Amino acid sequence: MITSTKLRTAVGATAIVLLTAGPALALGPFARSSGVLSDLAPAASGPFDGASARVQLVESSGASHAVLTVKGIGATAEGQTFGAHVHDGPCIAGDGASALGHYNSHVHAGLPAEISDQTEVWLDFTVSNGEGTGNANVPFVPESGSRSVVIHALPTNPQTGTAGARLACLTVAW
Ligand SMILES: [Cu+2]
Repeated sequence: MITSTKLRTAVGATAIVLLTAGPALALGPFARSSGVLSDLAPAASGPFDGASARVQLVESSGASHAVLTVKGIGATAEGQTFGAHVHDGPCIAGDGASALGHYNSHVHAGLPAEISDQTEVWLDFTVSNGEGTGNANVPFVPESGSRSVVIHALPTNPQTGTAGARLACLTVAW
């Protein structure tokens, strides 16, 4: 009985620490960003003009879970699927090239690039009621840096990882 009581106390104390310490713990997201999307195709109006997004990456035992939510998408995109990925470089409006290529865990490890949804963070989403959510689970934790999520014009090709023109982006730095 005494041991059991002590255990319960310990668990209770841990719970209090979790509530008060918040972001310092590995259990929370290590990267989070939200805001109005930056336009990477300013020459033409598109469904992501004025749309906003939120991205969150959470680590768990050396793996990562990523979630992208986009809101305020124009009606012309309703029902369409768009490619979206974590890119190596930052998001700079009007300059899609600055986002560089996809963050690829093999490339960062000095290995030959293997392109898949397990070496890169693919967050494709389908638009419904002006919103879309993409999810990814990958067996690595991306290295810190000033990176971005880029939204493309087409769904991601699973063989090549390509997804057409770069339309919009959001910086994610950690
Ligand atoms: Cu991309």
